[in-house]
Amino acid sequence: MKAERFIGCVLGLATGDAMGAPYEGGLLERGIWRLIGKTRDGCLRWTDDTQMAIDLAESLLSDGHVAPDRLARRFAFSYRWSRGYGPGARKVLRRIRRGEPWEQAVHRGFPGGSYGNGAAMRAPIVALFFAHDLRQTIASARSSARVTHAHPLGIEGAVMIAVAAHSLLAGDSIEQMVDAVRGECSMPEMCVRVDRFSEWMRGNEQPGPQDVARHLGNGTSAPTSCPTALYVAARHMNKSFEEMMRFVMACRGDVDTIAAMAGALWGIGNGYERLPPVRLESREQLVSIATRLYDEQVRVGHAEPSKDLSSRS
Ligand code: RVK
Ligand code: MG
Ligand code: MG
Repeated sequence: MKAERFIGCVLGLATGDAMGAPYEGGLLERGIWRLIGKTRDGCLRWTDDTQMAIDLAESLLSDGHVAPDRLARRFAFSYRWSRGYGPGARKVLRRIRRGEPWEQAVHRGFPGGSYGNGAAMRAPIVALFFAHDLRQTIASARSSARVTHAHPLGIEGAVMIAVAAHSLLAGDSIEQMVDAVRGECSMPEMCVRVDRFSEWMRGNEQPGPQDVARHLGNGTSAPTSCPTALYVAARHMNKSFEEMMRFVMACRGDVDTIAAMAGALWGIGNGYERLPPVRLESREQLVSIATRLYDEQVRVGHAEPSKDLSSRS
């Protein structure tokens, strides 16, 4: 277990999110992001993906486990329209902020609950916090998803991304990672896509971005983005982050979130030093969060204390 991988995961998620954000959505969203996509001092701003990852990390670090009421309130009070939240999440979080219990509010975004990728995009954090325990990673991915995503597909997306992150943190090969994820898939919409890209990998096929988007998806729903992110990360694990970003951009669609999920996984596999040298909003805060998540692994005896990395980042 290495601290570099924890920092790589958190910075990889935020870098994918911030680099992908200008390419997400239609003309209106892109136009708005042109205006608000940089901080006053010229850093790339990240979106709801990174905000929710920060909220989840702070919540786990202060409570020691998923405390749904407090987690829901933290998500709700961090909500800002300018972070580009999904429409379902916006409704749910506004209601929670007004005092509605999350158990009730979570059904207000969509009937049957959301199957958006909003729970999956923050799930790598769960794997960092529970790196010592796969069962706890899975259970906590579920319980952290449920406060905003009641639909089983939204929850399964979070489990898949958390399990992939857990597996890579444990030093598994790409093939072992894919097997671990497949073992936790139960929804046909997920299974069929994981099987599809597993076949590509076994047959050494390298479909272009348009075919990847057509067969796996490039949408904001969990089934049309989580398998895509897993495949993109697996395919680019031994390549540069920049090449992976170009591929995600060429897939189009929900670029920030597919890049955030793939970026987190790439960062676990490669650490943070080969991430592109972009100026990123609140970089020090992100490094501090990653370092504190690592320190938790030291505390539970699963990792060795490391030198102060924040000064080197
Ligand atoms: C804008 C029908 C459903 C559905 C259901 C679809 C940010 C909708 C981030 C919805 C991510 C979308 C993304 C996202 C995170 C979900 N019936 N359609 N039951 N459940 N959908 O709104 O936090 O970008 O098209 O709950 O999961 O960058 O708009 O939000 O890309 O999935 O939003 O689901 O999304 P939401 P989220
Ligand atoms: Mg976003
Ligand atoms: Mg997105």
